[in-house]
Amino acid sequence: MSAVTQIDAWTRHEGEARVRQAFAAAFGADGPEPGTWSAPGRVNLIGEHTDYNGGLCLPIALPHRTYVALRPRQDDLIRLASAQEPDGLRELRLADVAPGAVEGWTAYVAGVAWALAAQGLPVRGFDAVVDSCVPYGAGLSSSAALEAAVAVALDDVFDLGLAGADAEPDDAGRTVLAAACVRAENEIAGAPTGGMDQSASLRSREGHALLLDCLDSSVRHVPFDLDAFGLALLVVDTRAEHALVDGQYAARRATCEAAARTLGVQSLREVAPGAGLATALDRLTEASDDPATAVRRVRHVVTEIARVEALVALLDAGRVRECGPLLDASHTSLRDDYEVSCLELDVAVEAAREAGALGARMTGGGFGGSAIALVERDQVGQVEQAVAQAFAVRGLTAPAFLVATAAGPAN
Ligand code: GAF
Repeated sequence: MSAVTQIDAWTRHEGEARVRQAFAAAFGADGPEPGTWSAPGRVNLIGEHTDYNGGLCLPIALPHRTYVALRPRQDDLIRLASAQEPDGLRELRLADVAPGAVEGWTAYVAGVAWALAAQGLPVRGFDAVVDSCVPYGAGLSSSAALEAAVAVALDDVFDLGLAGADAEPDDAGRTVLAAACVRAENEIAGAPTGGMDQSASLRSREGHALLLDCLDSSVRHVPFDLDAFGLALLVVDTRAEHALVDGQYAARRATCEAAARTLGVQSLREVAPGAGLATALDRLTEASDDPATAVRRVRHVVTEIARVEALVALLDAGRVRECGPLLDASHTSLRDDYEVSCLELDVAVEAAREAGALGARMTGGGFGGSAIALVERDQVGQVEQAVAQAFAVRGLTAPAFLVATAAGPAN
Protein backbone atom coordinates (compact mmCIF):
# COMPACT_ATOMS: atom_id res chain seq x y z
CA MET A 1 0.00 0.00 0.00
CA SER A 2 1.28 3.48 -0.84
CA ALA A 3 0.71 6.37 1.57
CA VAL A 4 -1.97 8.71 0.24
CA THR A 5 -1.70 12.45 0.97
CA GLN A 6 -4.85 14.59 1.00
CA ILE A 7 -4.90 18.34 0.31
CA ASP A 8 -7.37 19.68 2.86
CA ALA A 9 -9.26 22.94 2.47
CA TRP A 10 -9.33 25.28 5.46
CA THR A 11 -12.67 26.28 6.89
CA ARG A 12 -13.55 29.94 6.36
CA HIS A 13 -13.03 30.54 10.08
CA GLU A 14 -9.59 28.92 10.00
CA GLY A 15 -8.44 30.83 6.93
CA GLU A 16 -9.59 34.18 8.30
CA ALA A 17 -8.03 33.52 11.71
CA ARG A 18 -4.70 32.58 10.11
CA VAL A 19 -4.52 35.65 7.94
CA ARG A 20 -5.56 37.99 10.77
CA GLN A 21 -2.86 36.55 12.96
CA ALA A 22 -0.29 36.90 10.19
CA PHE A 23 -1.42 40.51 9.68
CA ALA A 24 -0.87 41.32 13.36
CA ALA A 25 2.57 39.68 13.19
CA ALA A 26 3.51 41.72 10.10
CA PHE A 27 2.05 45.13 11.03
CA GLY A 28 1.66 45.03 14.81
CA ALA A 29 -1.52 45.40 16.80
CA ASP A 30 -1.75 49.20 16.40
CA GLY A 31 -4.00 50.84 13.87
CA PRO A 32 -7.41 49.84 12.56
CA GLU A 33 -8.25 46.14 12.29
CA PRO A 34 -7.98 44.79 8.73
CA GLY A 35 -10.93 43.22 6.92
CA THR A 36 -10.67 39.73 5.47
CA TRP A 37 -11.67 38.39 2.06
CA SER A 38 -10.99 35.17 0.19
CA ALA A 39 -11.18 33.65 -3.28
CA PRO A 40 -11.16 30.07 -4.56
CA GLY A 41 -8.79 28.15 -6.76
CA ARG A 42 -10.47 26.31 -9.62
CA VAL A 43 -10.43 23.04 -11.43
CA ASN A 44 -11.50 22.93 -15.06
CA LEU A 45 -13.86 20.09 -16.01
CA ILE A 46 -13.27 20.46 -19.75
CA GLY A 47 -12.36 23.13 -22.31
CA GLU A 48 -8.59 23.43 -22.05
CA HIS A 49 -6.56 26.02 -23.96
CA THR A 50 -9.79 27.29 -25.44
CA ASP A 51 -10.12 30.54 -23.46
CA TYR A 52 -7.57 32.55 -25.46
CA ASN A 53 -9.18 31.21 -28.65
CA GLY A 54 -12.59 32.73 -27.94
CA GLY A 55 -13.87 29.28 -26.96
CA LEU A 56 -15.83 27.62 -24.17
CA CYS A 57 -14.61 26.22 -20.88
CA LEU A 58 -16.27 24.71 -17.82
CA PRO A 59 -14.44 25.25 -14.51
CA ILE A 60 -15.71 24.88 -10.96
CA ALA A 61 -14.49 26.89 -7.97
CA LEU A 62 -12.74 24.79 -5.32
CA PRO A 63 -13.33 24.87 -1.56
CA HIS A 64 -9.61 25.70 -1.34
CA ARG A 65 -9.20 29.45 -1.02
CA THR A 66 -6.62 32.22 -0.76
CA TYR A 67 -7.22 34.59 2.15
CA VAL A 68 -6.25 38.24 2.41
CA ALA A 69 -6.34 40.56 5.41
CA LEU A 70 -6.21 44.12 4.14
CA ARG A 71 -6.42 47.67 5.48
CA PRO A 72 -6.61 50.71 3.19
CA ARG A 73 -4.12 53.58 3.45
CA GLN A 74 -4.50 57.29 2.70
CA ASP A 75 -1.28 57.38 0.63
CA ASP A 76 -0.23 55.20 -2.32
CA LEU A 77 2.13 52.91 -0.40
CA ILE A 78 1.51 49.16 -0.79
CA ARG A 79 2.95 47.03 2.02
CA LEU A 80 2.64 43.27 1.61
CA ALA A 81 3.50 40.07 3.42
CA SER A 82 2.77 36.42 2.68
CA ALA A 83 2.51 33.61 5.19
CA GLN A 84 3.80 31.35 2.40
CA GLU A 85 6.94 33.41 1.85
CA PRO A 86 8.16 34.51 5.28
CA ASP A 87 10.78 36.89 3.94
CA GLY A 88 9.42 40.02 5.57
CA LEU A 89 7.49 42.97 4.26
CA ARG A 90 7.59 44.08 0.65
CA GLU A 91 6.96 47.80 0.02
CA LEU A 92 6.23 49.58 -3.21
CA ARG A 93 4.28 52.60 -4.42
CA LEU A 94 1.20 52.17 -6.56
CA ALA A 95 2.57 54.85 -8.90
CA ASP A 96 5.69 52.71 -9.50
CA VAL A 97 3.78 49.56 -10.52
CA ALA A 98 4.34 49.01 -14.24
CA PRO A 99 5.05 46.14 -16.62
CA GLY A 100 8.45 44.68 -15.74
CA ALA A 101 8.74 46.66 -12.47
CA VAL A 102 7.40 44.13 -9.94
CA GLU A 103 8.69 40.61 -9.35
CA GLY A 104 7.32 37.40 -7.85
CA TRP A 105 4.01 36.99 -6.04
CA THR A 106 3.71 40.71 -5.26
CA ALA A 107 3.11 41.33 -8.98
CA TYR A 108 -0.25 39.54 -8.74
CA VAL A 109 -1.33 41.71 -5.81
CA ALA A 110 0.04 45.08 -6.88
CA GLY A 111 -0.98 44.33 -10.47
CA VAL A 112 -4.66 44.18 -9.54
CA ALA A 113 -4.47 47.59 -7.82
CA TRP A 114 -2.59 48.95 -10.84
CA ALA A 115 -5.18 47.59 -13.32
CA LEU A 116 -8.11 48.99 -11.35
CA ALA A 117 -6.41 52.38 -10.97
CA ALA A 118 -5.61 52.36 -14.71
CA GLN A 119 -9.37 52.26 -15.31
CA GLY A 120 -9.76 55.46 -13.34
CA LEU A 121 -11.13 53.70 -10.25
CA PRO A 122 -10.29 55.34 -6.89
CA VAL A 123 -7.75 52.80 -5.59
CA ARG A 124 -4.99 53.91 -3.18
CA GLY A 125 -2.30 52.12 -1.19
CA PHE A 126 -2.96 49.39 1.38
CA ASP A 127 -1.38 47.04 3.91
CA ALA A 128 -2.11 43.38 3.22
CA VAL A 129 -1.15 39.86 4.24
CA VAL A 130 -2.04 36.75 2.25
CA ASP A 131 -2.22 33.08 3.07
CA SER A 132 -3.62 30.18 1.08
CA CYS A 133 -4.59 26.52 1.06
CA VAL A 134 -4.71 26.45 -2.75
CA PRO A 135 -1.65 24.34 -3.57
CA TYR A 136 0.98 26.37 -5.40
CA GLY A 137 2.11 25.15 -8.83
CA ALA A 138 -0.59 22.46 -8.93
CA GLY A 139 -2.46 23.96 -11.87
CA LEU A 140 -5.38 24.84 -9.59
CA SER A 141 -5.11 28.61 -10.11
CA SER A 142 -3.35 29.77 -7.00
CA SER A 143 -2.40 32.96 -8.83
CA ALA A 144 -5.96 33.75 -9.94
CA ALA A 145 -7.20 33.07 -6.39
CA LEU A 146 -4.68 35.60 -5.10
CA GLU A 147 -5.69 38.19 -7.68
CA ALA A 148 -9.41 37.65 -7.08
CA ALA A 149 -9.09 37.86 -3.27
CA VAL A 150 -7.25 41.17 -3.64
CA ALA A 151 -9.78 42.39 -6.21
CA VAL A 152 -12.80 41.88 -3.92
CA ALA A 153 -10.86 43.36 -0.97
CA LEU A 154 -10.01 46.54 -2.94
CA ASP A 155 -13.56 46.69 -4.28
CA ASP A 156 -14.84 46.69 -0.71
CA VAL A 157 -12.41 49.06 1.02
CA PHE A 158 -12.38 51.63 -1.80
CA ASP A 159 -16.14 51.41 -2.43
CA LEU A 160 -15.80 50.50 -6.08
CA GLY A 161 -19.26 48.90 -6.01
CA LEU A 162 -18.37 46.10 -8.45
CA ALA A 163 -18.55 42.79 -6.57
CA GLY A 164 -22.13 43.09 -5.26
CA ALA A 165 -23.48 41.56 -2.06
CA ASP A 166 -22.66 37.98 -1.01
CA ALA A 167 -26.30 36.98 -1.40
CA GLU A 168 -26.52 38.73 -4.76
CA PRO A 169 -23.15 38.92 -6.55
CA ASP A 170 -23.00 41.50 -9.34
CA ASP A 171 -21.87 39.50 -12.35
CA ALA A 172 -21.31 42.53 -14.59
CA GLY A 173 -19.16 44.15 -11.90
CA ARG A 174 -17.28 40.93 -11.31
CA THR A 175 -16.56 40.73 -15.03
CA VAL A 176 -14.80 44.10 -14.68
CA LEU A 177 -12.84 42.80 -11.67
CA ALA A 178 -11.91 39.62 -13.58
CA ALA A 179 -10.63 41.71 -16.50
CA ALA A 180 -8.44 43.71 -14.10
CA CYS A 181 -7.05 40.46 -12.69
CA VAL A 182 -6.25 39.24 -16.21
CA ARG A 183 -4.40 42.51 -16.94
CA ALA A 184 -2.44 42.08 -13.70
CA GLU A 185 -1.43 38.58 -14.72
CA ASN A 186 -0.65 39.38 -18.36
CA GLU A 187 0.98 42.78 -18.02
CA ILE A 188 2.49 42.94 -14.52
CA ALA A 189 3.21 39.26 -13.72
CA GLY A 190 4.06 38.59 -17.39
CA ALA A 191 2.05 35.35 -17.78
CA PRO A 192 0.20 35.37 -21.13
CA THR A 193 -2.84 33.44 -19.85
CA GLY A 194 -6.46 33.63 -21.03
CA GLY A 195 -9.31 34.62 -18.72
CA MET A 196 -10.75 31.33 -17.50
CA ASP A 197 -9.16 31.21 -14.06
CA GLN A 198 -10.06 34.74 -12.98
CA SER A 199 -13.69 34.29 -14.10
CA ALA A 200 -13.87 30.94 -12.29
CA SER A 201 -12.67 32.54 -9.06
CA LEU A 202 -14.91 35.61 -9.26
CA ARG A 203 -18.04 34.49 -11.14
CA SER A 204 -18.70 30.86 -10.09
CA ARG A 205 -21.72 29.74 -8.04
CA GLU A 206 -21.72 27.10 -5.35
CA GLY A 207 -23.11 23.78 -6.63
CA HIS A 208 -22.59 24.83 -10.26
CA ALA A 209 -20.00 24.60 -12.99
CA LEU A 210 -19.31 27.85 -14.83
CA LEU A 211 -19.91 27.61 -18.56
CA LEU A 212 -17.78 30.52 -19.74
CA ASP A 213 -18.04 31.75 -23.31
CA CYS A 214 -14.75 33.54 -23.86
CA LEU A 215 -15.99 35.20 -27.05
CA ASP A 216 -18.18 37.63 -25.12
CA SER A 217 -17.40 36.72 -21.46
CA SER A 218 -20.98 35.54 -20.93
CA VAL A 219 -21.61 32.75 -18.43
CA ARG A 220 -24.21 30.11 -17.61
CA HIS A 221 -24.27 28.36 -14.26
CA VAL A 222 -24.69 24.62 -14.92
CA PRO A 223 -25.88 22.56 -11.92
CA PHE A 224 -23.03 20.28 -10.86
CA ASP A 225 -23.60 17.97 -7.91
CA LEU A 226 -21.82 14.67 -8.49
CA ASP A 227 -22.72 13.45 -5.01
CA ALA A 228 -26.36 13.23 -6.09
CA PHE A 229 -25.26 10.67 -8.69
CA GLY A 230 -23.06 8.66 -6.33
CA LEU A 231 -19.99 10.05 -8.11
CA ALA A 232 -16.98 12.15 -7.16
CA LEU A 233 -14.44 14.33 -8.94
CA LEU A 234 -11.00 13.27 -7.81
CA VAL A 235 -8.17 15.75 -8.36
CA VAL A 236 -4.63 14.39 -8.50
CA ASP A 237 -1.89 16.94 -7.88
CA THR A 238 1.01 15.24 -9.63
CA ARG A 239 3.51 17.46 -7.80
CA ALA A 240 5.21 17.99 -11.13
CA GLU A 241 5.35 21.75 -10.87
CA HIS A 242 4.08 23.69 -13.84
CA ALA A 243 4.95 27.27 -14.74
CA LEU A 244 2.90 29.37 -17.11
CA VAL A 245 5.51 32.05 -17.46
CA ASP A 246 7.82 29.77 -19.41
CA GLY A 247 7.68 29.84 -23.18
CA GLN A 248 5.57 26.75 -23.87
CA TYR A 249 2.20 28.30 -23.07
CA ALA A 250 3.04 31.45 -25.02
CA ALA A 251 4.18 29.35 -27.99
CA ARG A 252 0.83 27.48 -28.08
CA ARG A 253 -1.04 30.75 -27.94
CA ALA A 254 1.09 32.29 -30.71
CA THR A 255 0.52 29.27 -32.98
CA CYS A 256 -3.25 29.56 -32.51
CA GLU A 257 -3.21 33.28 -33.23
CA ALA A 258 -1.10 32.77 -36.34
CA ALA A 259 -3.47 30.02 -37.50
CA ALA A 260 -6.46 32.32 -37.03
CA ARG A 261 -4.73 34.96 -39.17
CA THR A 262 -3.98 32.38 -41.86
CA LEU A 263 -7.62 31.31 -41.84
CA GLY A 264 -8.84 34.90 -41.91
CA VAL A 265 -10.88 34.59 -38.70
CA GLN A 266 -10.86 36.67 -35.51
CA SER A 267 -10.44 33.56 -33.34
CA LEU A 268 -10.47 29.78 -33.76
CA ARG A 269 -14.00 29.81 -32.31
CA GLU A 270 -15.17 30.67 -35.82
CA VAL A 271 -13.95 27.31 -37.14
CA ALA A 272 -16.85 24.84 -36.97
CA PRO A 273 -16.12 21.20 -36.16
CA GLY A 274 -16.64 18.61 -38.92
CA ALA A 275 -16.45 19.92 -42.48
CA GLY A 276 -15.39 23.41 -41.35
CA LEU A 277 -12.44 21.97 -39.47
CA ALA A 278 -11.44 19.75 -42.38
CA THR A 279 -11.37 22.75 -44.73
CA ALA A 280 -9.41 24.79 -42.18
CA LEU A 281 -6.83 22.04 -41.75
CA ASP A 282 -6.37 21.82 -45.54
CA ARG A 283 -5.78 25.55 -45.69
CA LEU A 284 -3.26 25.42 -42.81
CA THR A 285 -1.45 22.55 -44.49
CA GLU A 286 -0.97 24.73 -47.59
CA ALA A 287 -0.23 28.06 -45.94
CA SER A 288 1.46 27.63 -42.53
CA ASP A 289 5.17 27.90 -41.75
CA ASP A 290 4.95 24.70 -39.70
CA PRO A 291 1.84 22.95 -41.07
CA ALA A 292 2.03 19.80 -38.92
CA THR A 293 2.09 21.80 -35.70
CA ALA A 294 -0.61 24.25 -36.80
CA VAL A 295 -2.90 21.38 -37.82
CA ARG A 296 -2.52 19.58 -34.48
CA ARG A 297 -3.05 22.71 -32.37
CA VAL A 298 -6.11 23.86 -34.28
CA ARG A 299 -7.62 20.36 -34.28
CA HIS A 300 -7.33 20.29 -30.49
CA VAL A 301 -8.94 23.68 -29.97
CA VAL A 302 -11.88 23.10 -32.31
CA THR A 303 -12.66 19.57 -31.09
CA GLU A 304 -12.21 20.63 -27.45
CA ILE A 305 -14.82 23.38 -27.79
CA ALA A 306 -17.21 20.77 -29.23
CA ARG A 307 -16.45 18.50 -26.26
CA VAL A 308 -17.43 21.28 -23.85
CA GLU A 309 -20.80 21.58 -25.58
CA ALA A 310 -21.27 17.81 -25.51
CA LEU A 311 -20.38 17.55 -21.82
CA VAL A 312 -22.72 20.38 -20.87
CA ALA A 313 -25.52 18.65 -22.80
CA LEU A 314 -24.90 15.47 -20.78
CA LEU A 315 -24.90 17.40 -17.49
CA ASP A 316 -28.11 19.21 -18.45
CA ALA A 317 -29.73 15.86 -19.25
CA GLY A 318 -28.61 14.31 -15.95
CA ARG A 319 -26.46 11.81 -17.90
CA VAL A 320 -23.41 12.46 -15.74
CA ARG A 321 -22.22 8.85 -15.83
CA GLU A 322 -21.75 9.16 -19.59
CA CYS A 323 -19.22 12.03 -19.33
CA GLY A 324 -16.15 9.79 -18.98
CA PRO A 325 -15.33 9.27 -22.68
CA LEU A 326 -15.34 13.04 -23.26
CA LEU A 327 -12.77 13.49 -20.48
CA ASP A 328 -10.66 10.71 -22.01
CA ALA A 329 -10.88 12.25 -25.47
CA SER A 330 -9.88 15.64 -24.07
CA HIS A 331 -6.78 14.11 -22.51
CA THR A 332 -5.78 12.33 -25.72
CA SER A 333 -6.17 15.56 -27.66
CA LEU A 334 -4.14 17.58 -25.11
CA ARG A 335 -1.44 14.92 -25.05
CA ASP A 336 -1.11 14.19 -28.76
CA ASP A 337 -2.33 17.31 -30.56
CA TYR A 338 -1.68 20.13 -28.11
CA GLU A 339 1.37 18.42 -26.56
CA VAL A 340 0.94 19.87 -23.07
CA SER A 341 0.81 16.66 -21.04
CA CYS A 342 3.78 15.04 -19.31
CA LEU A 343 4.72 11.66 -17.87
CA GLU A 344 3.17 12.32 -14.45
CA LEU A 345 -0.15 13.44 -15.93
CA ASP A 346 -0.31 10.46 -18.29
CA VAL A 347 0.51 8.04 -15.47
CA ALA A 348 -2.17 9.58 -13.23
CA VAL A 349 -4.82 9.41 -15.96
CA GLU A 350 -4.02 5.85 -17.00
CA ALA A 351 -3.79 4.51 -13.44
CA ALA A 352 -7.09 6.16 -12.50
CA ARG A 353 -8.84 4.63 -15.51
CA GLU A 354 -7.38 1.19 -14.85
CA ALA A 355 -8.62 1.42 -11.25
CA GLY A 356 -12.18 2.05 -12.40
CA ALA A 357 -12.49 5.79 -13.13
CA LEU A 358 -15.23 6.52 -15.68
CA GLY A 359 -12.91 9.00 -17.37
CA ALA A 360 -9.83 11.08 -16.63
CA ARG A 361 -7.82 13.94 -18.08
CA MET A 362 -5.16 16.47 -17.30
CA THR A 363 -6.62 19.81 -16.23
CA GLY A 364 -5.32 23.38 -16.44
CA GLY A 365 -2.41 24.59 -18.52
CA GLY A 366 -0.44 21.32 -18.37
CA PHE A 367 3.30 20.56 -18.36
CA GLY A 368 2.70 19.25 -14.82
CA GLY A 369 0.01 20.30 -12.38
CA SER A 370 -3.14 18.26 -11.84
CA ALA A 371 -5.34 15.60 -13.42
CA ILE A 372 -9.02 14.92 -12.73
CA ALA A 373 -10.90 11.62 -12.68
CA LEU A 374 -14.63 10.99 -12.59
CA VAL A 375 -15.05 8.12 -10.13
CA GLU A 376 -17.73 6.23 -8.25
CA ARG A 377 -17.91 7.82 -4.80
CA ASP A 378 -17.20 4.52 -3.10
CA GLN A 379 -14.16 3.90 -5.30
CA VAL A 380 -12.29 7.13 -4.46
CA GLY A 381 -9.95 5.35 -2.03
CA GLN A 382 -9.08 2.57 -4.45
CA VAL A 383 -8.38 4.99 -7.29
CA GLU A 384 -6.17 7.14 -5.03
CA GLN A 385 -4.29 4.02 -3.96
CA ALA A 386 -3.78 2.88 -7.54
CA VAL A 387 -2.48 6.28 -8.68
CA ALA A 388 -0.14 6.57 -5.68
CA GLN A 389 1.11 3.05 -6.38
CA ALA A 390 1.69 3.78 -10.07
CA PHE A 391 3.78 6.82 -9.12
CA ALA A 392 5.77 4.84 -6.55
CA VAL A 393 6.53 2.05 -9.04
CA ARG A 394 7.96 4.60 -11.49
CA GLY A 395 9.94 6.41 -8.82
CA LEU A 396 7.91 9.61 -9.24
CA THR A 397 7.32 12.08 -6.39
CA ALA A 398 4.22 10.99 -4.47
CA PRO A 399 1.06 12.74 -5.71
CA ALA A 400 -1.55 14.37 -3.46
CA PHE A 401 -5.32 14.21 -3.75
CA LEU A 402 -8.50 16.15 -3.13
CA VAL A 403 -12.15 15.47 -3.90
CA ALA A 404 -13.49 18.59 -5.59
CA THR A 405 -16.96 20.00 -5.03
CA ALA A 406 -18.27 23.15 -6.69
CA ALA A 407 -17.74 25.93 -4.15
CA GLY A 408 -18.62 29.61 -4.04
CA PRO A 409 -16.83 32.64 -5.55
CA ALA A 410 -14.55 35.32 -4.13
CA ASN A 411 -16.01 37.44 -1.36
C1 GAF B 1 -4.01 28.19 -17.53
C2 GAF B 1 -4.37 29.58 -17.98
F1 GAF B 1 -4.19 30.47 -16.96
C3 GAF B 1 -5.81 29.65 -18.47
O1 GAF B 1 -6.08 30.92 -18.98
C4 GAF B 1 -6.10 28.55 -19.51
O2 GAF B 1 -5.57 28.91 -20.75
C5 GAF B 1 -5.57 27.21 -19.03
O3 GAF B 1 -4.22 27.29 -18.61
C6 GAF B 1 -5.67 26.15 -20.10
O4 GAF B 1 -7.00 25.88 -20.38
O5 GAF B 1 -4.76 27.84 -16.41
